[in-house]
Amino acid sequence: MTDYASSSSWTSFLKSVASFSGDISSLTAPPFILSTTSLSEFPQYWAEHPDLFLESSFITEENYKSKFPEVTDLESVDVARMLSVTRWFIATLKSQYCSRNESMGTEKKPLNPFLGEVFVGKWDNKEKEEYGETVLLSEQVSHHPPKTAYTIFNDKNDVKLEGYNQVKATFSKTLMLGVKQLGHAMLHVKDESFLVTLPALHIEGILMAAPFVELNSKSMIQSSSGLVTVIEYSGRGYFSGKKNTFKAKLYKSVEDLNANNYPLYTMSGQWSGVSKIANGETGEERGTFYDAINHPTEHIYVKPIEEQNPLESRRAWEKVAEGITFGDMSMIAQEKGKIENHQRELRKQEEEEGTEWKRRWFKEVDYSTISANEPLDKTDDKFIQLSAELNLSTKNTPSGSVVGDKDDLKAETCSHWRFNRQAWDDEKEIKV
Ligand code: HCR
Repeated sequence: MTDYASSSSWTSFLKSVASFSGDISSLTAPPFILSTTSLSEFPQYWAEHPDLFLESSFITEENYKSKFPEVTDLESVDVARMLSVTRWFIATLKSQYCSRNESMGTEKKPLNPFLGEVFVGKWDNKEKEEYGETVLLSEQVSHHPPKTAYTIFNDKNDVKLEGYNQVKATFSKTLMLGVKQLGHAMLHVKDESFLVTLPALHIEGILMAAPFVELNSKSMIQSSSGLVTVIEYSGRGYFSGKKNTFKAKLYKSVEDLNANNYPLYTMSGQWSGVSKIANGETGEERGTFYDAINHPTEHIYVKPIEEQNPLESRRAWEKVAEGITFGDMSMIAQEKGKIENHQRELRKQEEEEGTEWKRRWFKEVDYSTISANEPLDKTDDKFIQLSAELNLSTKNTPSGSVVGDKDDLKAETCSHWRFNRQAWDDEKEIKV
């Protein structure tokens, strides 16, 4: 139990949860639980291991066996690439779901980005010439409900990730916050595409003022090669008595998955620690799959605040962040108020002019108007094909919803945010 748990500010925060509307950003929390980081920064967690993000692009017919030396029964280059993408995904989880606990002691409430807020940065990868530059662009494309669209691309190696963050949250009677992520992420590596579904999670420890994330449910990674990985998560105790555990199974095809056939490989252990890989049929171990402890993160390079555009996250929230650091509630309220008032003025002006805030680098694609037989560009087309393989809903449902389930039947729209490369190439004001 932390000292904060018995503070009057925490008690009144807990009381306010009783009237929770579903919008986490509307909760007023005491400064000690506020983060100085905006949600627009979260997409950086996808590439804090640039080596693993890019690894699958270096796997070829000639070298694939040497990439997983202990996996002596590796049958094809496609399987090697899928193992590599699965390893990258597992490696992202520690940053996504534990990094605030590690750097700040507990999970914190992030700043809620304003419409048009952007976060940009890059990994120079200067020490590894073959990596080239990996660029992150993230943009707040909706304020109500909050949605952050992002892309991370590496032109040199033809790797691109795109997706958007949106969550649905509910408090249980025991003050556990359940969070479902909407949407999905798409990874494109040269000519191969991977659809990634995002896990549901819950925040525990709220009563004690010491929140932390646990993952539940599962993620799927469907490759355009036909291979599929299913990753199941569990919290403390379920699989092995340890926290942050997972069990992943890589199948040759969705048919094998549905028929409950043996997977090619199983990977299991702690995503925040060590995991092992084993032959899916015999269970024979094939060595370490991923070791999060001995694979430190590489942080993104972000320009100094003085060089940033006013729409860039760290510059826009600088004063609010200062207030949070000093624990100064009135400074926080005053500086946040300035941002909110400016946003209100902008919306009023747009209403008067009959215009809408222009999204900078992302466009909303309505998939209900696109048929699977009618390819658009390489990326749009792949989303429908890969969803169909897994019978996944293409609507705005919690990630991983299946066609015909209650969330799919309830959802009305099919709109997802995609990167508009031309808009970035034409960008004149914001640089990475
Ligand atoms: C739920 C959460 C905001 C959303 C965060 C997401 C889902 C955002 C997209 C990332 O790719 C993955 C991700 C990771 C975070 O773990 C998750 C956050 C954890 C806590 C935060 C809540 C809004 C914080 C609430 C804190 C209160 C109740 C004290």
